[in-house]
Amino acid sequence: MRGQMMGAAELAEQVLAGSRPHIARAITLVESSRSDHRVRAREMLRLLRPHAGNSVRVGISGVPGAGKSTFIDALGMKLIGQGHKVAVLAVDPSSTRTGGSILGDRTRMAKLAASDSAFVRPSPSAGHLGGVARATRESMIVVEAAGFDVVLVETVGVGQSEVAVSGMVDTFLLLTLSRAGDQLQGIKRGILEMADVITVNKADGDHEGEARVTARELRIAMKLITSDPNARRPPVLTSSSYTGMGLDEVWEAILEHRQYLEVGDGLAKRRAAQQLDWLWSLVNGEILDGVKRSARVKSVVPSIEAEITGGELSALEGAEEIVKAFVMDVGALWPGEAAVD
Ligand SMILES: Nc1nc2c(ncn2[C@@H]2O[C@H](COP(=O)(O)OP(=O)(O)OP(=O)(O)O)[C@@H](O)[C@H]2O)c(=O)[nH]1
Ligand SMILES: [Mg+2]
Repeated sequence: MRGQMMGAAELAEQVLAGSRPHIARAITLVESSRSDHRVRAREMLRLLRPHAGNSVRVGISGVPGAGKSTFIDALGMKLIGQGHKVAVLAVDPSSTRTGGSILGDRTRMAKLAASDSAFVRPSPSAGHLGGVARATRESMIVVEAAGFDVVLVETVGVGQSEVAVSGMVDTFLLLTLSRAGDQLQGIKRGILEMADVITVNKADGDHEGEARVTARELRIAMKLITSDPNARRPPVLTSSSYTGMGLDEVWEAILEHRQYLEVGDGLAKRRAAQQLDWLWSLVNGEILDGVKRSARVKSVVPSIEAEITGGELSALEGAEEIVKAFVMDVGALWPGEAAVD
């Protein structure tokens, strides 16, 4: 494709000008793991980064069917009405998403998807969480540089992807339901601990009262979870995307949390700490990837594994052998890198 050959500088320029087809193309580029694409993506991101970082970054989590996409559609349209530009990204490495469910997301976010002030991008379908998280972080830089001042990241409530998303947003919003079977036990404690704002969603019709009761119970539960009496306790609200009830309050709570962060440089500190976590997760990923690609490692692994299961070699000795094989292969795994940087 000719378009694919567009240089990093030209692509960055078009993104900065807010061209939608180029934003889409830039995101496709950062989603690719092909090494020549990575080189171009890095160059483009270097040009975009000085223009990024100015959005309100919100992660939105909740069990499948909690109403995340519908909520994003309703909240997003409200924000657009106030003059914001809203980008929606997603982290869902569990699903090998087909065209069908991407379409599903788009129909759940039908109003946003049709708006010129919004940009909706489904989760990259590519497998492992590390790759999806990287693509989403880099997509965030793209949309911020393109002028979107609110970035909403939807993630499915299964644990690891929440950790990844909380590592890239300023505020983590948890949507929960009032009728979730065994109620509070159904929500993983770790996810509650990550939440900065909680809302009991689908609080409409017959379920509005129930939702308020659940919110009250959750407030008590949060007191127990946050043992430090001086620590900030996440507010627990109720909301409905159908009636619009509570949407303003949830957004206010998100902005309040942001203000809370901005006191004493908290936002800058949070983002800096996220960058450091990210640095080491990239280093880990890159090295592990190298270990898996290494021909020398591949050639020694079967015998090492056999010796360990046979009791002739300890895991410690085996690990040393693998690392040795890997180190000998480093020059072949990253050819010419030393000369470039
Ligand atoms: N009563 C009620 N139903 C809602 C509300 N929001 C969403 N729903 C319904 O709940 C179902 C799931 O909504 P989605 O927005 O797709 O939920 P989701 O959390 O994004 O789901 P996944 O992406 O599959 O995890 C749909 O049938 C919606 O119509 C709400 O505020 N009230
Ligand atoms: Mg959804």
